Amino acid sequence: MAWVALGVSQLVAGIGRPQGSPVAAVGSAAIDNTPPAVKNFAISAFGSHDKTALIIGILVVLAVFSAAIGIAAMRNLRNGYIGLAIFAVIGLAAALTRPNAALVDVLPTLIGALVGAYALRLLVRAAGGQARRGAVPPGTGQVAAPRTARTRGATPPPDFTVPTDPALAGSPDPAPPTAGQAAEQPRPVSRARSGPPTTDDQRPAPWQPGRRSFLTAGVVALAAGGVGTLGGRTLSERSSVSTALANIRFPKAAHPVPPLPSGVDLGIKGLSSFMTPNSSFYRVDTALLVPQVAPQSWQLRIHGMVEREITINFHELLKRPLIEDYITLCCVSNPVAGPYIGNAKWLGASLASLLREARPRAGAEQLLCTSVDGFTSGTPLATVLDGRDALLAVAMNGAPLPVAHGFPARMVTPGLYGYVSATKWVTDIKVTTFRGELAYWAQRGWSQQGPIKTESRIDVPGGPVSAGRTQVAGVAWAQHKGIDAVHVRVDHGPWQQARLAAVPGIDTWRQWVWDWDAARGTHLIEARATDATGYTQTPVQQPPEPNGASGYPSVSVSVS
Ligand SMILES: Nc1nc2c(c(=O)[nH]1)N[C@H]1C(S)=C(S)[C@@H](COP(=O)(O)O)O[C@H]1N2
Ligand SMILES: [Mo]
Repeated sequence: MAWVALGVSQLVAGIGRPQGSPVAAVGSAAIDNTPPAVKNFAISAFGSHDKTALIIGILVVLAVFSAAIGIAAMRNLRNGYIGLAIFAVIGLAAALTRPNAALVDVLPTLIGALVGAYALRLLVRAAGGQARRGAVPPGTGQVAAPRTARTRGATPPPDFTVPTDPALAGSPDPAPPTAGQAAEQPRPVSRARSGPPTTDDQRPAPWQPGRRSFLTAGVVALAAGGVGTLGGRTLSERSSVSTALANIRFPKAAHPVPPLPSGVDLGIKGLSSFMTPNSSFYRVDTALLVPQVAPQSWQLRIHGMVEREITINFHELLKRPLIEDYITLCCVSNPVAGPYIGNAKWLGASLASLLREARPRAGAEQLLCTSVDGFTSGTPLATVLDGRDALLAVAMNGAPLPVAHGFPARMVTPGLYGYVSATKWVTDIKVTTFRGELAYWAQRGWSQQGPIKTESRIDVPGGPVSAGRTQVAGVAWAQHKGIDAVHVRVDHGPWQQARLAAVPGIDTWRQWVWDWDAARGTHLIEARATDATGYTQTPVQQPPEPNGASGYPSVSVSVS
């Protein structure tokens, strides 16, 4: 029943607006309202799969609750309807409170719930529950028929092994209720009543047709739910956006970057490549459903503490002089030596020049940048205006921005963690003060200022090595400052200077390598980077919250 309801609502959502899907809406609401500690745990435990884990979690909870609804419905169909209504209200509340909610977002849940109610009725009937035909005296209103579950229970089939709960039979993941829930729930009626074969042989076995039609109805429900879910998903993914992506042509950059100098890649096996391909670029965002924004409908509004409000569309954005730059993006949630960092060649319009046209007023400090899905970042205005390549980016590594990375336009600001500077699907920039507004993560306890900390990572060796000469290599970063040196030490011995690879500028990470004469045994290798301001990364270990992890990266290597 729940499966049918879900399937139908996913289908309706797929036809119209995917964000109206109750699963997506509940999921998105869950993401926004999850305590930061839990969210950080999810990011570190599941990494990029955190959203899959969330969806599975929602479906499991749904399965357990729908099992309960099914049991309730077997006793009294009205209880089943009430349970379903509670579901629908949760789905509706979530769908309508999303930042980009529209009234049509109620449709998937409403239609899903109505069809679910119908399916529930059919299944309960077929299973021989309260509304079962035959158990109800003709002429009696089915819903009003009292205590028919008991009537039905009088003749249990000796081999009645079909799940007594229709919802359980038809739910996507028939997870057993937890011990606590099982204890609270009344035992399924038919099971409670089943026992040794009864002596009541006179009666025609009423369970036979009931069982068969229950099974049939169950299978039909399962199929309908499945088709709905799959169909809905396919429809959601089909979009004008993919066509737009395929057809987009960018003008030549007014400020192209020179080709990469030779030697940015040291060519060491296991070392992160200098350029990160789009396909393996880390992705971090709060969007359960990747926003699908057609370029024709995209626009960016700049307002707030400005002399002149500006609204610009995609065509106008592309007509501005485009800048190309290599910039290494990094997430504040990246633990020491973590994977949430990547380097790409970006193409975009200068955010600073656009802001200057808007003429920020005296006292303006913060750009509250909002994405179409309501996420916000708070970027320091002074940083954007200080001459670095803060971009409204439209392309990544020579291709249009992948949808997951912000198509059609996102911000990229060298030197600042993504959560304060890299809003994807950006559509609104409000010029304000830091006191005046808290952006998404600042509301959740993270720092308003997010300069990237000077850090390094050891990529190689990634496992045991043989004694003798071996390479220790990695990357180091201090965006918009530049890396001047990397040192390595073994077993807390003296620091040894590593050799640095070439870089095209100061906004990217930098590869490094150190030749080690490895002796047998197990050794601790640590690294530390020094940036061009003369600052050497701190050994003080800090977690990512509230403004970025710190500490030396280390690996333990066994040498044989
Ligand atoms: N709309 C939107 N933009 C966002 C985020 C988000 O949750 N929603 N997350 C930010 C964070 S925390 C980071 S680290 C970068 C990651 O960009 P990427 O996914 O392209 O690597 O996007 C930023 N932009
Ligand atoms: Mo991030």
